[in-house]
Amino acid sequence: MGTDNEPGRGDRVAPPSGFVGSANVTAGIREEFAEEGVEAWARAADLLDWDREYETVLRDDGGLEWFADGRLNAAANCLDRHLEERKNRVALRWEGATGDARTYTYLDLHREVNEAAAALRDLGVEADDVVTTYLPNVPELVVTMLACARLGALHNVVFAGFSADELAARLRRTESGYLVTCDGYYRRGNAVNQLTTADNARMAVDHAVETVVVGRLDDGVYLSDDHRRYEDLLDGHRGETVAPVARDATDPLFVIYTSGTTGEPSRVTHTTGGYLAHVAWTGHSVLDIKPTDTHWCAADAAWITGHSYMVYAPLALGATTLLYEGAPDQPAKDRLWGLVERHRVDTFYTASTAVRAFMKWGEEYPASHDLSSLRLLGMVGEPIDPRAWNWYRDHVGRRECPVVDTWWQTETGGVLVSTVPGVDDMKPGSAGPAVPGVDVAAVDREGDPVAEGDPGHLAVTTPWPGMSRSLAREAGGAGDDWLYVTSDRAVVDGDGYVTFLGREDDTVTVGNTAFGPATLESAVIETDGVAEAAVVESSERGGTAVAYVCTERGRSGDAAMRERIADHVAERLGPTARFGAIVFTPDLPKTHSGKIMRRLLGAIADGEEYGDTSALRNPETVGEIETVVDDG
Ligand code: 6R9
Repeated sequence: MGTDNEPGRGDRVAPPSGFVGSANVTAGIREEFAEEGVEAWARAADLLDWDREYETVLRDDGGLEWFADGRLNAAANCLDRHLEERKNRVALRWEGATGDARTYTYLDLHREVNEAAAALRDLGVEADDVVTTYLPNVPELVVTMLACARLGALHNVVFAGFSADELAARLRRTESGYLVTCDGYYRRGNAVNQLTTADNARMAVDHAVETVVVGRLDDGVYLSDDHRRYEDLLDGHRGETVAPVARDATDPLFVIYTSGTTGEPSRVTHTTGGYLAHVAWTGHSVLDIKPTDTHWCAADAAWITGHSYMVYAPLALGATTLLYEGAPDQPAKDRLWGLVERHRVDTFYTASTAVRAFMKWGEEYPASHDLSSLRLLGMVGEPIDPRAWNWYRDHVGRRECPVVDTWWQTETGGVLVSTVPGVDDMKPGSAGPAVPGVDVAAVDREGDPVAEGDPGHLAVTTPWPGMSRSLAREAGGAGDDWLYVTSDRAVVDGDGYVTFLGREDDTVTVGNTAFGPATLESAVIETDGVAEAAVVESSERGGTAVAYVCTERGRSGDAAMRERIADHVAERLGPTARFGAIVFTPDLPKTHSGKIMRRLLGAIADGEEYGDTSALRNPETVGEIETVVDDG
C-alpha cells in the first residue's frame, strides 16, 4: 500500500540486518516458548537473583501465583547484585528542567537508596505500608521508589501536575501515611509551588501524613515543623545500610492508578516476582537493553511506562537509565535529540503521541544532532499511524533501527504485544504479534472470537507474569477458560499481527458506521501537511464527528486544507465518512502519559463543563482550543 520507499499499512519490513546479528533474542524464541509452554517463563525469572528459588513457574492455588514460593527483593535486584561487577558504571543520568545535571553510579545510587530507606524506616515505614510520592522526574523519585522496595513498602507515585484533590483522593484511597514531595519545581520556565498543593491535599484527608520535602527550588520556601527536609533526613543516615527485605514473589511491589483518560482512575497493584521478571524479560527481549547500554525511556515516571521501563527493567538489567525533567520542546524543540547525542543513547522508548509531535515540529530537529548511537526505537501509549511510524524510522532511526510499537496497559505490568526486534518483520501501523508466551485474540462482547480480519475487543487468552494482583486472583481456578478482555478495539490479521483501533469508549459514529478513533485519525493524518489529529463525537453538532487537527510546521490550516482532509477521508473510508467540523489547533490536550484526552475534546465541542484539567501535561492548550472552537 505504501510508495516504493515508504512501506504502508500491512507491508512487511524486515528487521535491519545490522541489528539482527547482535540482538539479545534471536530466531527460534517463538518456537521455544511454544514448545515449553508456561515453563518457558523461567527465562524471565532467571534474569533475577532470588533469595529463595521458586518452586513452580505458575501455580494455581485459587489465584495464580507466578514463581510461587520464590523470595526476592526488587531493590537488591536493581542495585546490590550489580555492585560486584559494575559499581562504578553509571546507573542513573539525570538532566533537569533548567539544565542542571547529575550522575549516579551504581555505588552512588545504592548508597542514597540505603540512606533514604534508613530515613523512611526511622519515620515508621514498614513492609506493606504505602508511601506516596508527588514529585516531577527527579532522581529523588527513583531513590524513594527503590528505598520503598528495599523495605518491602509499596510506592504510590502520583503525577506532579495533579491537583490537591487528585492527590488527596490517592492518599485517602491507599490509606497512605507518608508523602515525599518537593518545595517546588520548574514547569515551562516558571517555578511551581508544589508544597502548598501538597499541604492542601494533606489537610483534606482524615489521617496524618508524615511529609518529606525535597529541596528542588531552594529559594526559601517556608517549611513548617511538620515538614521534614529530605536532605536533613538523609544527612542523619549517611553511610548507613539497610538489609533488603525478602518478599514473596506474589507480595505487592507497588500500587499505581490507571491514567483514567476515559473512566475513573482505578488502583492496580503489582507483584514483586512476576512483575519484575516480566519487565526485565521484555526489557531484554523487546527493548533489547544490554548492560552496556544507555537506555532512555522519555516519559513521566508516574506513568506505568516510567515504572517498568525507566526504573525497574533497565536497572534490573544493569544498564544506565536516563531520566529527564521538563518538556521535550523546552528550551527548544531539539532538546531530546541533544540528550541522545550527549549521552550516546542506545535504546530510545517514548509515547506514540510524542512521535507525532516530533513530526509536527519538523525533521530539522533530529537532523541537527548526531543520533548514530541509537540502535532501537520503541513507542507505547496510543495507536500509531503508518506515516508517523515511517517518520520515526527515517528521521530518528536512519532506517537502521528496528521500531517496536509496544502495546500494554497499567494492568498488564509490561509489554504483551510487540514484534521481537531481531526476529519478527515489522508492519507499519500494527503493533505486531503477542510477545512469545502470550496469546491474544479479537473477541466479541461474550468473549467469542470474531472472524479473522474483523474488529473486536482485544483479549489476552493466556496468563503472563506481569499481570496485576487482581487479574491473577480472578484467573485462579478458571483454567483455560479464563481470558482478559480489554476495552481496546483491534483487528488481528492472518499472521497474528494486531492493529489497534482505539478504546471502545472513544468510538465515533459517522454516517451510521462506528469507527475506532484510530481509523479516522489515521485517515486524517495521511493528508499531506497534517501531523496530529483527534476525532471525537459531538452531540451538539448533530451527533456528528469533530476532527481536531494540528498541521505540520509551515503548513496552515485553511479552507483548502480542510477540503483536502475531507476528500481524503471520504476516499479512504467511504463517502458517508464526513465530519461535522474540522478544527485546526496548535496542540492537543494530553495526559502525563501522552494520551490524547478525547473526552475533554468532546466536552469542548459540545460546550460542556469539563472540570479539573490537572491530569493534563499541557493544560494551557485547553484555552487555545476553546478560542478556536468559539471562533469557528
Ligand atoms: C502502557 C500504557 C493503556 C492503554 C491501552 C491502549 C493504549 C498502549 C498502545 C496502545 C495502541 C499501542 N495503548 N499502548 N494503543 N497501540 N502500542 O499505556 O498503559 O496508561 O494503562 O494505557 O493505552 O488503549 O489500553 P496505560
